[in-house]
Amino acid sequence: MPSQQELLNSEQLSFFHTNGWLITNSLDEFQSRNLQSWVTEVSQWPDGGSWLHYRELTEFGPKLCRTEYFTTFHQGLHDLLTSGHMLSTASALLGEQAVLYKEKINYKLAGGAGYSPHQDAPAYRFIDTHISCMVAVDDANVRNGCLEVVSGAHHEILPMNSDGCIQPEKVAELKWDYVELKAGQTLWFHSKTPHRSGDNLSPFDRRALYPTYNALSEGDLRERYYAQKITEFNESEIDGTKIKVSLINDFRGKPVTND
Ligand SMILES: O=C(O)CCC(=O)C(=O)O
Repeated sequence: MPSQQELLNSEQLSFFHTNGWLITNSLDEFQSRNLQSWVTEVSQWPDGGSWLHYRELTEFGPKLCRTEYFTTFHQGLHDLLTSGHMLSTASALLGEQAVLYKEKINYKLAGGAGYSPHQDAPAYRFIDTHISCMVAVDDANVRNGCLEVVSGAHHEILPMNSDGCIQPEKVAELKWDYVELKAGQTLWFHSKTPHRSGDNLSPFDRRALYPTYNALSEGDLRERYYAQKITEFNESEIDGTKIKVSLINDFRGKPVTND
């Protein structure tokens, strides 16, 4: 395994610290194909397990929009996200040993909804600094709802609306850049990096894997994060117009109703 120093050069580290994001080529073609089949496997797991599936209503009917808490039940994804290249890159960006804080797959299947402008930090409990990344399972482009980021705005929490998303006046002041990725590429970003994404307007799925890491010196908090999330979900009021997948209301997907 390459050391943290070999993994990212000083230009890459400096780019990340200046801009709050960085693209790496984390998976080769073989690993990328493995990832596609693992994500398909997880998407086929039934409801009712300890993993968390979420569904949205699209114009093509109900569709899976997110699964989280799956590394406990999938060896390949567990190893990919908790060792080797991914963990070393997260450690290099944090400047110390990283540990997995949480993990999700956002499926954004054809017709799936996008995410309002937000920073992740307000949704992440216990500590302030996390590094996340989007590993492109499928190619991500403007038409299928790739991420858009703001550079150099990861040093403070921006003014928020009642959904925990960035206030519209602030959103209009920021410069948003699309980040298109090929399958197997990874966009690393700080938990205060403003980001958003469009709906998937293409006929193809845009699946992405999002692990989040924190410094191990702050604790191994994954089980606590999910226990807290489930508690907060159970205590939150049901809003029939939105589907809640996060501790902020950033997802624009419509809920699936039973009638
Ligand atoms: O997958 C996307 O399109 C955006 C996801 C996102 O911003 C999030 O899950 O916080």
